[in-house]
Amino acid sequence: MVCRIVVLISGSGSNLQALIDKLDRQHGEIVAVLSNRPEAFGLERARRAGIETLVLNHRDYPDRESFDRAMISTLDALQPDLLILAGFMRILTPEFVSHYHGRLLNIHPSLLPKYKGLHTHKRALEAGDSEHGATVHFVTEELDGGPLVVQARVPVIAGDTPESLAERVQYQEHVLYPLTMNLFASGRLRLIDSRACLDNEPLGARGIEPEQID
Ligand code: NHR
Ligand code: GAR
Repeated sequence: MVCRIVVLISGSGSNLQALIDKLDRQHGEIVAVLSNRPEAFGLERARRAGIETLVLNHRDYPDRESFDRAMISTLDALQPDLLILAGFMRILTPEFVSHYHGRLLNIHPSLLPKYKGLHTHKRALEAGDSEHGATVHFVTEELDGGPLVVQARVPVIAGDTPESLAERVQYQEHVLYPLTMNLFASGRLRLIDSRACLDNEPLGARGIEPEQID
C-alpha cells in the first residue's frame, strides 16, 4: 500500500522541496500541497513537481474552528494517511488534531522541549545556548508538545545571528524530515498509545538522533 501524503505549508517550502526530492516512491506519494497563504512560494515548488495545490486562506473564515473544519473537509476528500506540517504557521484546533491523531507530523526549529512556539533561533541566542537544533514530533493539542520522533543538534557559533543559525538548523531539517516521512510511509514509524514507536519499540522521551536509525 502506498502512503497518501499531504504537506501543509505557509511559506517558502524548502522543507517541502526536501520531502519531494527525497520521497521513497515505493512507499509514499505526495498527493497534494495545501497552503493557508495564496502567495506561498512552496505552491510553485509543488506545481513544478506536478503535485496538486490547494489554497485555503484563513482570512476568509471568521474563526479558527470554521477554518479548520474547511481544512478537514478538503483534506478528507484526499484520503490522507499522513499530514506533514512543513512551516505551516496556523495553530490547529483540538478538533483538527484529534481528527488526524497519529497521522500528523510537525518539524519545529528547536531542541524540544526547549523553546516551544515562535522565534526559537533568537531565543536560543539570547539564552546563550551552545547548541540548538530541530525536532520532528507527532502533533497533539499541546502546541509543540506532542511525542518526539527525531532530533538533530547544531552548534551555536560565535557571531551567529538568528538568520545564520536558522540556516544551519534548516540544513538539518532537510535531512530529518524526509527521513521521518519515509519511516512513516514504510510503516516503521507509528503512534501507539500516544507514544512514538519505531519498529514497534517506543522511542525515548527525547526521540532519537538520525544516526541511530538504520
Ligand atoms: N497545532 C497544534 N494544535 N499543535 C501543534 O503542536 C502545532 C499546531 C500548529 C502548528 C507548528 C508550530 C511550530 O513548529 C504547529 C504545531 C504556528 C504557531 C503560531 O503561534 C506556533 C507554533 C507553530 C506554528 N501561529 C500564529 C497563530 O495565531 C500565527 C503566526 C503567523 O501567522 O505567522 O496561529 O513552531
Ligand atoms: C522551518 O525552519 C520550520 O522548522 C519552521 O519554519 C521554517 C519553514 O521553512 N517552522 C516553524 O517555525 C513552525 N512554527 P520552509 O517553508 O522553507 O520549509
